[in-house]
Amino acid sequence: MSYAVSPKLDCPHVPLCRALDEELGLPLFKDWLIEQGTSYIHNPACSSPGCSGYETWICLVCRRQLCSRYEEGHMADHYESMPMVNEKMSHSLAFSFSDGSFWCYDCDSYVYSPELREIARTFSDLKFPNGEGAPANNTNSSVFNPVFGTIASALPPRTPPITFDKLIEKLQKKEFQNVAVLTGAGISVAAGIPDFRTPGIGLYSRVAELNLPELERPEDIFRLELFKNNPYPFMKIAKEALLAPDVKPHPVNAHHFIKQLHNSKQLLLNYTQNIDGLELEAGLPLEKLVQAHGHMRSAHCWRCKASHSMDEFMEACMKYEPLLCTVCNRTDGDNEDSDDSNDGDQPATRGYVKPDIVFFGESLPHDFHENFARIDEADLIIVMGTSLKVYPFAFLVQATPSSVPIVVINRDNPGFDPSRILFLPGEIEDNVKLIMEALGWPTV
Ligand code: CNA
Repeated sequence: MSYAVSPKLDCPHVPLCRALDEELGLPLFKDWLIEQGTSYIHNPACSSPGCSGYETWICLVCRRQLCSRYEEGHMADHYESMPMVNEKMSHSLAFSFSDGSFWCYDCDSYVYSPELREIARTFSDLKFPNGEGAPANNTNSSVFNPVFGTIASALPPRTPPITFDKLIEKLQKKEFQNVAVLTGAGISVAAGIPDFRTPGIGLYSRVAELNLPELERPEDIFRLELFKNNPYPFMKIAKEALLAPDVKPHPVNAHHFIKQLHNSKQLLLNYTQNIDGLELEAGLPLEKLVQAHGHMRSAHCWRCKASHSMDEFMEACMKYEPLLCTVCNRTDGDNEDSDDSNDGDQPATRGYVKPDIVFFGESLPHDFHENFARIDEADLIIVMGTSLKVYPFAFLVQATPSSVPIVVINRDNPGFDPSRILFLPGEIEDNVKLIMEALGWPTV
């Protein structure tokens, strides 16, 4: 995927729109496009009476076809004038018939997701059955024409999965030059850090055992809205599980394997959801690591974003006293210069310090968005130790062209089509060791 302008990858209106379709009993948008047939696809005239606009968009909510701002701007008028559907969703999502891009008026941004990709591919297949991409005369908004190129390049027939022997052979011969490694908590379990979701031992089971009445679900421990008003539940789990493990964790083979890929000049990037920094401790340079969910090396105030030292935060955790930001909280009293100040019954929302890990409700670091499209450069994808339940990280694999081999090293298959991948089930360390030994790389 390569947009000339970065699209928003976590537009909340995309899933909302899908849920609404289900509620209204509408077919999937891509199936509907197929139903409409090619004459519809090739006749993108504005449906507004008397309008001759041809540079059109289609509303993903009500499926009305209307012209763009380059013509009469009827789609923008449509968005502004139409009432919410079922009090849930405005007519905010639109798809361009000219270049296959998606715009969300509510987010005021181009948007993209695997679901939208399916729509764009269906559209492209219908419009350009030979996969030739956008014709030269279809350049009204040529800034987004790269989208068509990538859709077309995503169309080659599915290749059979790579075998274990072929994987080793191609790594040995350095035929893979741009390996993208996508990792999650499972790779650090052997280092003594529990993952989230493994029943009984994962962090969420631990949170459930603590019986914190403030939490509806264990995931709430990482919800920014909760932390803003009540940092105690997070401080408790940070004190007991995140910051004071019984034994200091050290990198294991999975981390060293990634470093070895870098040493042999075959690593494109390691996209990790982990916050433990064990990849860096194994010697991977920071520029090869995309820490999609942040890290624990520094801290900041959630409200004014002022930086604070992690040592200060850890000290506060050990004392189980929330750390108030010294920049935006002048005293222990009310925040007089805050727009969140006390308005009667509501307690003032204080600027509390939190580690630089991404909570639910926070944006992912720029680093992730900047490097998202680089997944297109990958010639091999290795997924290790993740349930791929957290978005937008999980979009990374879904956005990969089907010609790129995928190796999954995990206890269970996190939802891939099994005919598409080389799946190495079981303990990550065992499988990684097998690969490293076959390559003659040192193990720990
Ligand atoms: P997850 O949802 O807990 O999934 C972990 C996956 O790894 C599961 O599919 C497990 O079956 C698998 N797994 C666990 N242990 C092993 C093992 N020994 N051998 C083989 N497979 C194993 O975790 P995700 O990473 O998918 O979820 C994303 C969250 C987890 C991110 O936001 C992280 O910040 C967060 N997290 C990170 C750490 C860390 O930094 N080490 C620890 C805990 C949670």
